[in-house]
Amino acid sequence: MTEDRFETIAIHAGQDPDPATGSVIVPIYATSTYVQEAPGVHKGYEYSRSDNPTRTALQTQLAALEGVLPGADGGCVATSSGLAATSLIGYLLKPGDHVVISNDAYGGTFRLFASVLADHGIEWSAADLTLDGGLEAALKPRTKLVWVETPTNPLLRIVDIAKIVGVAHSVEAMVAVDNTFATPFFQQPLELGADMVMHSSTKYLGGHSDAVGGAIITNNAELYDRLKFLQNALGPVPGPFDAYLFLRGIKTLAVRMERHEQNASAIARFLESDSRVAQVWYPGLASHPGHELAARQMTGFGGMVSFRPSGGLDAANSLVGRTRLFFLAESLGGVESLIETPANMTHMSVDGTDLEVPADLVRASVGIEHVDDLISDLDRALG
Ligand code: P1T
Repeated sequence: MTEDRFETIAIHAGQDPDPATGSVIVPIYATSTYVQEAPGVHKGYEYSRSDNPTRTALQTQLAALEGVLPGADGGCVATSSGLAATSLIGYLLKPGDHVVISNDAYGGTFRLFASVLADHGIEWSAADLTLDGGLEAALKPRTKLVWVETPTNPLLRIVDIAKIVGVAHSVEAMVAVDNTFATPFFQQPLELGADMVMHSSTKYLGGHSDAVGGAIITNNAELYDRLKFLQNALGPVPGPFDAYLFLRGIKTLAVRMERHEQNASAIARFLESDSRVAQVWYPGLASHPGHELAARQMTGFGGMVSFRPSGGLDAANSLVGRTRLFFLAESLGGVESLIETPANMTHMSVDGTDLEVPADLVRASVGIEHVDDLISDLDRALG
């Protein structure tokens, strides 16, 4: 296992043939409970909130992809959504503790810290973690967690994970990295020193827009024990059917990510060269302020492209209403292309705050359809 590469790990980690039947595919263990020989004497499973074999396979697969191989310290806890994963991380904190969040982040993450955890005494501040000294300026005596999203949603900013880890660890704060946009195929935050990686598995990991889920992976044994305890104590677990969908989707993560990136990079170049477009954000473009850092920190630039049409808000609204292949919808990371305007869709909860996104911003999740068809679709819709 240790010498296996990413593509091989995705297909084999946690997925040995079923010992009972030889089934090549991990069965969907649709059971809530497990018979015991005597009280407490069982085959490792008691109740499916605590553990379920289909979920165990998914957790082993995901942990291995983030560099936590079977037998190593730490592991993965799979959750019922990305926000459930973020909530579990929030429960690591105590009233009076303080969190620094990157000032561009998924709207729901921001809402969880600002409108839910804040009511339970967890203080928070937003900071531009791409700036030199941005984190240092936001630290407080009780800063216990730094929440990094990179690339950020929706402005695709790139945060230097190793640098943030250096500052955070010097004041004994933990670093959690939301790796949803990059996926472990393009970015390995634990290798860069992060304490935890969080995913909305709903996106690229699942890859087919057919299930909502999340995950946290850590290589710290103590943190893993606490998160595993919280997963059972709070209960936001995925059912076995969803665990199966994620296991299946993740097998093809590498090939999908390569194609997402090829298509996104061609689309970013098309948009950048078109006068109907005022501004384009894609970390693979030399014009992107985080390009060099992304090239160093990631092994690819991902499948998300954000841009502002030259005609402002009206142009943005009419563009997203005119595409045929890019469906107007929230979410991202599926094989089909999606398009949206974050300010009045996915990021409404940041309206009027430091995290505000431009009203005429258009975000595209570039799928794996034929790139020429995607470019024609955008070309036509730009009018
Ligand atoms: O939707 P859920 O699985 O709960 O994941 C939340 C989440 C966390 N982190 C990032 C970076 C995300 O993009 C998301 C969900 N985002 C969308 C639904 C969206 O369209 O941006």
